[in-house]
Amino acid sequence: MYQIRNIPSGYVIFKGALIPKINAVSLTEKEYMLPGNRLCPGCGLSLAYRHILKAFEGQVIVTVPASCLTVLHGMYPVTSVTVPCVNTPFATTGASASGLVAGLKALGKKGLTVLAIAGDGGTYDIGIQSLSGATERKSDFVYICYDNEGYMNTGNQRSGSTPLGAISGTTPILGKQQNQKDMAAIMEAHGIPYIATANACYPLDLYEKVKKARAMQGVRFLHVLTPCPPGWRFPFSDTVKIGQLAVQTGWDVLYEVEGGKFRFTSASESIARGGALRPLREYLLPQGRFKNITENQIDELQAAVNARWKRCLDRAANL
Ligand SMILES: Cc1ncc(C[n+]2csc(CCOP(=O)(O)OP(=O)(O)O)c2C)c(N)n1
Ligand code: SF4
Repeated sequence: MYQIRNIPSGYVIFKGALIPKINAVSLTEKEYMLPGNRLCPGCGLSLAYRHILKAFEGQVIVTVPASCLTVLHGMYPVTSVTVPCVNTPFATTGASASGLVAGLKALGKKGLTVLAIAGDGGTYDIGIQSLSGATERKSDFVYICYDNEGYMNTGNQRSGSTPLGAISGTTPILGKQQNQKDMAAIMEAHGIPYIATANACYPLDLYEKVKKARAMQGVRFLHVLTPCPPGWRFPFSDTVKIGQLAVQTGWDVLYEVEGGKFRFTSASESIARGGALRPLREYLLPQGRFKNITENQIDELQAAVNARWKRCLDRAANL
């Protein structure tokens, strides 16, 4: 394990991670996602969405395409979410968000943020053109891609985010033979004011980033890793352990890029300041989806993790 050498002012160590002091007191107790929905037990999306909605304090209109999140929202007239939501066609999340922004402006409504939120299938693959277009038009919304690394709502087909070597419904024996896209880097190339990565299993870091994004203008993009027990094939009770291992091994790096400046956050900042990444196999091997991964593929993934970590260290403004 790693040790934290320099604790920046305004931060505390909590369970081995650096967290801003303010976190402990700023999280609202009010719930916007009520108990009782149809997601699987241990779903990382449930954990993430609860904290995302808290960060908006009810001042939000959500647009969401077909996904596990539409299942969470429920079927009219029954819902477990207390904020308004538009269920948009799969390919149109970015366009739908632009339209909502234009509608609010035309009606003179102020103080509401439009949140577009979609899975990796709806972001990396099917919705990318709509998101890219809305971003290039300099629309004004928060876009969150929750990433469970597959089309989970329809039984785990592989997506542009499914990892090399992972078994899915459409890569059933050998696992996927291609690497993931780097969606946060694609969005950074659009020159937007705020990009952040987050993880359902570090909810306070996620909450702070959504709050920050909410206060800004333009398209603000967050990528949130959300472990999925049935799709990734691990026990329902291990969600937090697996999600945190993703960060501790460098599979998932927690950072934000604001005004072009890159900063590590939370547990990734702790590791970058004083420690070392754990071996990637500690994250991969407890997951049944990697049961047929080869040693060569593990080496390839480890090399990619090392290279990305070095790139992050090279550009970090807060070390
Ligand atoms: C145009 C279109 N194609 C396919 C579907 C079927 N469909 C519904 S949800 C879904 C999976 C969505 O995957 P993702 O965006 O990754 O979200 P997740 O289900 O993983 O939460 C698919 C393929 C659809 N609703 N519309
Ligand atoms: S399939 Fe995965 S993402 Fe979908 S509800 Fe179940 S645990 Fe959550």
